[in-house]
Amino acid sequence: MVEQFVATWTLISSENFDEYMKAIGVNFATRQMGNMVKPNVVFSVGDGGLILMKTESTFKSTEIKFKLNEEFDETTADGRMAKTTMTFENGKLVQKQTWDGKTTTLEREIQDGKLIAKCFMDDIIAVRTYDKVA
Ligand code: ACD
Repeated sequence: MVEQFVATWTLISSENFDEYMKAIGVNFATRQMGNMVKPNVVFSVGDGGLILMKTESTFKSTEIKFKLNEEFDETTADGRMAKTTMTFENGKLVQKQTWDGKTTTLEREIQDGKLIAKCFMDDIIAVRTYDKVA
């Protein structure tokens, strides 16, 4: 269930994120920020099953509101204007973004009380681990 994500999470480790950002076309200056920031991710669920995901950092914060399986417009932290669909499959919250004829997928799941975010682009995978904030 999506409810298991409802919490505030903070980044504790990140592997291969620079390669992932390169693969999706993020410029050098923005990658520097992306590599440095330790964002908090906050999930909440509102009326009618609308899910809110905020990504908060000292440089930039973003917020998306969505219903599962319904495409919406997303402007990403690095400035892509994507068509995004969120689904929930096998315990994973899957975010599929398409822009400029490209597609990337972000999969999030809870493992041992941590939120694991895997970012896929072509053959590149980044893995980012978040701890629950008490
Ligand atoms: C996660 C990974 C999801 C982030 C995926 C793509 C964003 C790409 C680049 C962000 C780079 C710079 C923006 C700077 C700060 C914004 C906050 C950081 C967001 C990762 O959920 O961990």
